[in-house]
Amino acid sequence: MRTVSTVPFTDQKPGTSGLRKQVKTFQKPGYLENFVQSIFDSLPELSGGTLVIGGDGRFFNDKAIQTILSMAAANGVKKALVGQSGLLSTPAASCVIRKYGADGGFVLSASHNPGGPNGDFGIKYNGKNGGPVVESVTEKIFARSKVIESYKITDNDDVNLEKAGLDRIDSMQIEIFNSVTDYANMMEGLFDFDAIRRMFASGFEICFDAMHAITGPYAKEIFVKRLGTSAGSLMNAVPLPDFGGGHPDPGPTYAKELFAKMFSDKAPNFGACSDGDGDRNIVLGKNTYVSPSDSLAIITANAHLAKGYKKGIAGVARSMPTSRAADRVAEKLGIECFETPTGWKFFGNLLDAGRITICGEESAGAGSDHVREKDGLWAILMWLNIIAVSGKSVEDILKDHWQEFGRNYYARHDYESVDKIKAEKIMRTVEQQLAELPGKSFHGETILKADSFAYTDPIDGSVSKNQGMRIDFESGSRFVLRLSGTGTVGATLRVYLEKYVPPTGDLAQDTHKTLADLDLIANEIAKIKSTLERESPSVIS
Ligand code: VG1
Ligand code: CO
Repeated sequence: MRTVSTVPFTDQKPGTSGLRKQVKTFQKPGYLENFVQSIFDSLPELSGGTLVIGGDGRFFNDKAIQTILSMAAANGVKKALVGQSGLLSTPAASCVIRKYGADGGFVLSASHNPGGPNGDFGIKYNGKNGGPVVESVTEKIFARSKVIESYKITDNDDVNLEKAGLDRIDSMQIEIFNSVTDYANMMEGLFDFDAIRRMFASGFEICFDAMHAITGPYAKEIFVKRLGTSAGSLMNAVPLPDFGGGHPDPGPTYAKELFAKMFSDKAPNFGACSDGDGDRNIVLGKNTYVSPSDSLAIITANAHLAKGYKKGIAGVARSMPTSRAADRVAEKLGIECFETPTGWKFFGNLLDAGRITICGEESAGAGSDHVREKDGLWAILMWLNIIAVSGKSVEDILKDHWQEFGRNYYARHDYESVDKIKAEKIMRTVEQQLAELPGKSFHGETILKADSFAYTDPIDGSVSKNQGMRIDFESGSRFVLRLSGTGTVGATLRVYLEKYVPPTGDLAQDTHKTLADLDLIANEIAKIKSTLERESPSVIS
């Protein structure tokens, strides 16, 4: 064991989902080590404890795992559970932490960000409950990283991560385990695999795009081996360190092939994709895109059709910018509905306290109390279970839902890699107007309320301020503005537009045309395009 002296980095503040930086930054001598040691220093209970370690397989995953193992041994960890080949999807990591009663886990991923030597890398610490640690802990880790003077590491040969079995570094026991089995078993316990298998056998076709990211091996085990669909139903199912050069971001921009297929004459009955670390999902029907906010509402309304949710659900939560479609379902079901800041760490306390069963985000994330992360394959299996039991197509499920609850037209406009100073100026421009906006009218819409979103956690009372600007109109429409906390270059401004149409209204409008006025108003108030000197967003989803 060696103690190595080090100099602090000033930029190790975890964002929406862990510390995410370019690979080149993580490769700087001491960069990874400083952050990992700051975690060990902030959580002394890890000495003598059990840790889960795994990642999405991107470039630097294997190297980072070797470093973390050597540092874990030097910091007195008793046992490390490592996914075979260093692979673990984010929800599988959460599942395993919980199942084996580990004290926490390192999840190595930059999620939907591009990979490879010129791409991004990330590291996230999850606690005992299997979820991302709360803000007070990430703040403690950040504070430590600013004053750290040394780290501890052992000198050992690389551990062979390819073979399942037992190993050790000094007195630390290491168990390399199959990355897929525990997770697949959990899914089989939650969903009616017999019903889905029968549906597949009767000719129901699916197409799943793993985007050369982590879900490939999970999809093979679950969809092909256990549910009997053909291997040809899977696209890009082999994980690659650079994701085959693509962004593993599930959506029309990066999952082009899948979207083209689903919007063609030869479309299968069901399409889906997931992201780099397997926690996001997009669901598609024949010529049909299900917006993630609608998906959350539909899952909330229909979860009781799935085996593991027959008892009904306790409550639902959505991140603030997510459309309010789920709120209408909660109202009808008579259950609690929570609006939390962006990021899964804010759902943890509500899930632990049993206040909610289902939660989700507009950014293609949905999940439940089975783990403490969003879970891409879980959402996809939930949809398949609902389809198998109801006998309805994706298209009909969506239409019937709007018929019953009305439709929340919704879009997110991202202005990526913009100048940070300009992005902050836009946020300030809105902030300065907050007090005077209510009552003002723009293009036929009158503002009801305008605020900077602050959240008080109902369980531990902690307060999180500055979580985005909310501008609500009397009509029920709204727009939201916030800065991304996962980007690694400049800043990303996200503008979220939402317009509600009741069941009696026109439910078949073009989303982007319907929202054009709101886009105009958002620009008038926030001066987005003129400040950024950009004609249009880089991504619309
Ligand atoms: C984005 C999404 C947010 C999500 C986060 C992590 O954050 O908007 O909803 O929780 O990514 O998802 P931001 O701060 O860039 O808007 V993942 O799949 O990267 O773990
Ligand atoms: Co992700």
